[in-house]
Amino acid sequence: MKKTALITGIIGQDGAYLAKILLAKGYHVYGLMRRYATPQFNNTDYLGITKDIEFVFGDMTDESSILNLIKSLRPDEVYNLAAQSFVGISWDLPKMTTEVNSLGVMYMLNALKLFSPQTKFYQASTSEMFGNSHKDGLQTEQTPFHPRSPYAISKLYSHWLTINYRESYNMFCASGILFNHESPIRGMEFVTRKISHGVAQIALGLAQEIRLGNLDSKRDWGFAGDYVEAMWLMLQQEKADDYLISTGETHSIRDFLQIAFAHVGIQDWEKYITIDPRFKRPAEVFALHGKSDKAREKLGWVPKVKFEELVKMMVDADVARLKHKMADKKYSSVKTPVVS
Ligand code: NAP
Ligand code: G4F
Repeated sequence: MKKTALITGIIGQDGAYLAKILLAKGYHVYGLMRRYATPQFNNTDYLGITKDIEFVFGDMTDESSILNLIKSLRPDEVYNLAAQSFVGISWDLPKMTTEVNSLGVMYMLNALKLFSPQTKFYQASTSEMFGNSHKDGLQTEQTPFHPRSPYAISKLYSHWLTINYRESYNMFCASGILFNHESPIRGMEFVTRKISHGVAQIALGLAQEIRLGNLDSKRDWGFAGDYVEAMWLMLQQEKADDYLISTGETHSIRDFLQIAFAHVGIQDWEKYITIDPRFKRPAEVFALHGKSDKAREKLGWVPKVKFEELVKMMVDADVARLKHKMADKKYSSVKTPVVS
């Protein structure tokens, strides 16, 4: 019998990469998505897997939809990736962010407790929960949390609730504290994709500038394709636990810009950047740098894609996509959204 997995957030970045590896491992994959008048499957199409997923409709904010899905599917594994995942907009949408990221997880855990307590559950926790907290510049599973945005606060609730269900009901509830991970299908509003897309536009003569906020932030950026493997490994262990997932390298946004521009032959990148205060945040997380020794030792997980390779991969993918659209005469420039 095929193992079954339900992935929430299936049409997001991680949902698509995770579905790809689970399908390759022989799973039957259910993908929870919201109802749209015009559904878009760009990410699963990009990875060539749309036809292999069984899509199911639901919404993390609608408890009855979660209860009914769990009652009818009773999957072997649930990967809860659905979220309002953009930190910048969480100051403008704090209620919605909390409803999806906190209450949605409570609905899911409760549904599992009632109808499928044997299901193994993965919660997508985040390095944002640390805020600016660190020891000697590094974050580990022991670093105290100090969330700095409505997003991070909403995720801290669901992180602790996941632990609480494990401790209260002896359910298999694991949580991955993942540091930033990117890919060619990263959402356009995140800084890495904004840069790779902007650089591709500039290289092809379609734009003259990229408008950004704080260039001095540092992130421990990895490749999403590597990180979803860690999610799966967490659910294959005998006991549920929490694991920090990172590359162990940290870079500034300036480093990302320099490599991305150099890759298309531009050295004097500063002249293409406009600092726009609208993209600065009310409270910033200045530097994230994770120590993932526990995951490396217990899960045998190691990230494969290095930072420079990741930047080049993203720029190449955006250049290729834009060239394709231009050849098809379907190009229309994407205006920078006015959110931080
Ligand atoms: P993403 O691309 O933004 O995907 C999030 C998904 O959640 C989207 O498919 C979205 O669908 C879905 N979603 C939002 N609200 C929903 C609702 N009410 N009901 C059902 N689905 C809903 O995010 P990602 O980068 O793949 O991240 C996956 C998860 O990992 C998120 O929980 C994120 O917070 C967490 N995380 C990400 C990173 C990272 O660096 N990528 C690091 C740490 C943790 P719609 O298209 O319908 O909005
Ligand atoms: O790319 P970002 O928006 O990612 P952020 O805030 O680190 O959050 C991402 O990673 C988290 C894990 O640590 C996830 F939980 C979360 O869901 C998401 O995937 O911003 C990165 C940095 C920030 O310091 C931001 O202030 O880039 C800075 N930045 C500077 N200019 C910008 C911009 N960020 C965005 N999005 N847009 C800018 O123009």
